[in-house]
Amino acid sequence: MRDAHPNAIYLKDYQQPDYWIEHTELTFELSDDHTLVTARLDIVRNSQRPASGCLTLQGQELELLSVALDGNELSVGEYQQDDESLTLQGLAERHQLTIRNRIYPQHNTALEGLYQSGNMYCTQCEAEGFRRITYYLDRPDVMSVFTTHVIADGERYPVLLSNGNPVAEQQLPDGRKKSSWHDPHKKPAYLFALVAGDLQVKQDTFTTMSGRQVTLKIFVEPQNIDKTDYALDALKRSMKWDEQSYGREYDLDIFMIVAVDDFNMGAMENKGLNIFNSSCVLANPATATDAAYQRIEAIVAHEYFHNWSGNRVTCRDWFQLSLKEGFTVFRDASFSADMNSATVKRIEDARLMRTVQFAEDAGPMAHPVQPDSFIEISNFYTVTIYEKGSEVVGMQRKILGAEGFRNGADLYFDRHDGQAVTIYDFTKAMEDANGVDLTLFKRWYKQAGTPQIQVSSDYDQARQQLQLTLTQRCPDTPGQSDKLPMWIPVQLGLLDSQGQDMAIQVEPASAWTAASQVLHLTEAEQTFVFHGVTERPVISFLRDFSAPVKVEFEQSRDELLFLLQHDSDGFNRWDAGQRLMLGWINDAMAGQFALDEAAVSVFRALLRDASLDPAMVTYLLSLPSEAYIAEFSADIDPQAIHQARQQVREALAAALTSEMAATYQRLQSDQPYAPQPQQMSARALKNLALGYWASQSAEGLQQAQQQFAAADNMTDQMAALQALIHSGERSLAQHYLDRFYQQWHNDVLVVNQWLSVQAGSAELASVEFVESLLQHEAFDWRNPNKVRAVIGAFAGQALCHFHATDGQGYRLLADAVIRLNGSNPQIAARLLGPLTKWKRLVPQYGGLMKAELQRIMAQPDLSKDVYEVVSKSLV
Ligand code: 0A1
Ligand code: ZN
Repeated sequence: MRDAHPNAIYLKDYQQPDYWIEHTELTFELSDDHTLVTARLDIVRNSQRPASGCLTLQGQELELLSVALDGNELSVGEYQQDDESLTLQGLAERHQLTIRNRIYPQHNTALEGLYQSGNMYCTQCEAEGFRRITYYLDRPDVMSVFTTHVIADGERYPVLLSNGNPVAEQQLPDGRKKSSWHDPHKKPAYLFALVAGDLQVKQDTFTTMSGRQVTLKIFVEPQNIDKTDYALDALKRSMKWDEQSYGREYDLDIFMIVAVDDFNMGAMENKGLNIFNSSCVLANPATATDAAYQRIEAIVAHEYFHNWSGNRVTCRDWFQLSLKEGFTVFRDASFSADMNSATVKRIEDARLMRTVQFAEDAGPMAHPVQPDSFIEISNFYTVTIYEKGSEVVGMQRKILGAEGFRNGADLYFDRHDGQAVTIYDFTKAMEDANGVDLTLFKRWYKQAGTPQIQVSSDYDQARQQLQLTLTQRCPDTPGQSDKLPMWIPVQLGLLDSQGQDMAIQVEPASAWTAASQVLHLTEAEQTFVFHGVTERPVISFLRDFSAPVKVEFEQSRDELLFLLQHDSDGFNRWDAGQRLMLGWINDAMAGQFALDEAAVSVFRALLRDASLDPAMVTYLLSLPSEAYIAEFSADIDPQAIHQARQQVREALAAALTSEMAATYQRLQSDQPYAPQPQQMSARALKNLALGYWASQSAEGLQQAQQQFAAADNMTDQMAALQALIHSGERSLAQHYLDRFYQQWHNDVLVVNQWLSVQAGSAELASVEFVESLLQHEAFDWRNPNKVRAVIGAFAGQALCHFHATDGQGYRLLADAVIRLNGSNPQIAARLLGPLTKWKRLVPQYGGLMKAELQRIMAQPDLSKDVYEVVSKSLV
């Protein structure tokens, strides 16, 4: 709990610590009512710092039992202790410090430090959870070699794990079991992990490129052992991919993954012992959707890739969080693009950026990829640090080219192996490996906000010249105004009247990279002249979403339709379609929407075009989400957006019903289910078609019911259920929801999906209905997945109910935040996101949202997490 006003921490105040910890030996004795921790720390003075002789260790909610220096127990007066630290003075060059303390994992509801999930013990130490285990220099620049002993009842906790390699296992005379682990790689405390439980294991091996055998193990609770195959396969593919794409090999004898049900985030890259939210690792065809499989593949890869981008080379301080997260997201995105469709992956990433990240940039929590300050670091595990951070890495690759980027990455890993470094060490490696100056580019790390590019073009037929004038500006964000121009790589193409790409010659030639077809915009305004342009081209701007920016470019609906049909860049084909549909939705909001036949026939042709990747067609035919539409609106009116989108969806569905039915029939398959890219792609389109079809005809509705009953996999069953919900046939939907629950009530992960489709649905999720879900036997406030499935889905997806005009949706969310503030502050603060955007909504809604924020602010004992988000939102 906080002081009156918790203080911010600033990047500019960074200093190295006065002592290092060379070796850390930990002993855990787990018992039912408490855990005893003994920490033996070999500390040595940091020669770079003045000799203060003073060491302050962080610690929270610890019961200190004893402190000994070089084997001599200190008396209470020989150290200072408060709620958050333990200080020793008058220290010499080297000491061995032994600390004993008690902790209470069974009462740990915050899920930071050591806690219980079901019948097992596990840890979560990033970012600052280790200090809830023992007193320590809990900061990422203190890297230590860890040895860990775990002692517990051998019957109930036969599996005892920690980082590194297993070194000894012993049966103690008192019936307890002791397992010892040693991790030879220096690491910061945030990468420490411990697991104890009665777990089953699925095992395999991987031979690295240098021929070493690595044992791979996935540990799960017994009922989940049939859900481990896919993650294990994804892990092997990730290991291979990192060798091939980055030349990086795994470095221990064993790599372990453990699945736990209670987890605040997706997963954690603890050295050699990744701990996963069970929803991000467990899958079998009957219970997991294709989307879940793809998420698992991406997250397994992400955590594995951290072994180099994060663990071997780590962050100097938490302001550098994007050093590991942005780069690792970039790596997992490239991996997913290679495993599946690169275009589809790019579309998905751009959708996330344009909805969630652009919204964050435009809200009160906007921060640069390298923030200058924070109150609670847990609040900075954001789409800006992760996804925008990844985009910033991706732009460097666009600028340097594939080979130059790889050389930069090699230099970065080799130069900084075993170190804790900064974002600028990364860009410096890119500069040094390529002989380029990225000074200007680095503004992407320091300036928050989404740059906006304005495009105007002028074609001169007589001179066969096209002039393109680009201006950029970046809106003010909290604490930052008057921003400087950024270096924006604009990938671009010019289409001739046949839809073919024209050859490009640009002036100034220095602003053009031919190989990657990139124009370099570096000033506030620049004009580029294209020569030899024999006819008026259709401009395909910002191909492949080459920079995370907003574009204002007037193109006619005919031009958009043309791009939708012909652009060689798949991303821009999709984007043209989205812009077209956004135009329709805006027409509908203005009360003047009519679907034009020309557009309908283009969409019809896309549906029929069997040469296209069905997943791509699925995206081409999906309307922008309400959140996406909101991001392109000046004053957000959520009810108007909802109605306009519904009207357009209805019109499109009506116009395409028979094609949708035909597409559905064409994609029916009797192949046995496999979570394999081609099949997934076909199922995506088949199920999109079912959704449209079932919304229009009794026959389609019939088909949805049949698919629900006959499905041998969750993708088809869930899609059928969703089609039934979206059809608006409420009692029919309820009937199938009940059947679904009966069928799956014993499977926690499936029940969570069941909660989430209901809480996120425009058709069902009135405030009253969501309140009834909160009372359901399947709901549990202590489990973050369930809170996300109900409250998160409601506030993030059922926007027409969350924004109920009487403010009851906001009240429901605020009540949840207040309730969770004490038990799980991280989750409480994360849920707040939707309320923080209040200034962007029309006042009718914004005022009610603000009032709920004020109500939260007035609560006693706000956690740092919630205090930071609410106080910044009310400024
Ligand atoms: N480093 C992890 C994310 C993570 C962060 C914090 C956590 O607990 C508060 C847990 C996980 C990743 O990027 O996957
Ligand atoms: Zn990560």
